[in-house]
Amino acid sequence: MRSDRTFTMIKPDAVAAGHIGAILAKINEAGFRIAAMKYTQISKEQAKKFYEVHKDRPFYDELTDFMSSGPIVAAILEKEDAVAAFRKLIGATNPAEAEEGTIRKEFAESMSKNAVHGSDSDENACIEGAFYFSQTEVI
Ligand code: YYY
Ligand code: MG
Repeated sequence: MRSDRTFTMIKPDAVAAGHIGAILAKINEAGFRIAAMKYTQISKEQAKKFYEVHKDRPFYDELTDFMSSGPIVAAILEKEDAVAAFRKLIGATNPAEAEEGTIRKEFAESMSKNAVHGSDSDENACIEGAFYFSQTEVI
């Protein structure tokens, strides 16, 4: 399992607020290489599949409604120790607890509309990347 890749989405709140460019700039400045990228919108069913690990959590329905509510940017990012490095760059799930300088601190509206996704393990990065990209789309 390679450890130099992670998967991200710029979520519908940040896309609608016009933050795609600023968030990508922060990702570039932090030294990530973009291996794949796509502007797309997923259905409620696809969102339910993507977030299936959270299916028994109270926020599952709200989360999957939100994630299918508008366009997102999905991307595979490369950097040494990518998963941990990217989780540090995005900050805590709840933006009120996110450190200064993190993407969520700067751009997230709330716990549920928190601007970006970042994979939480190498295994999930691989699964989540494959959810959006075929092998030939990863450069
Ligand atoms: O990995 P991360 O996105 O930081 O948090 P998760 O615990 O995996 O939850 C996924 C997603 O669900 C989170 O980004 C916002 C939403 N969520 C929520 O709306 N309310 C919660 N109490 C926890 C998570
Ligand atoms: Mg998570």
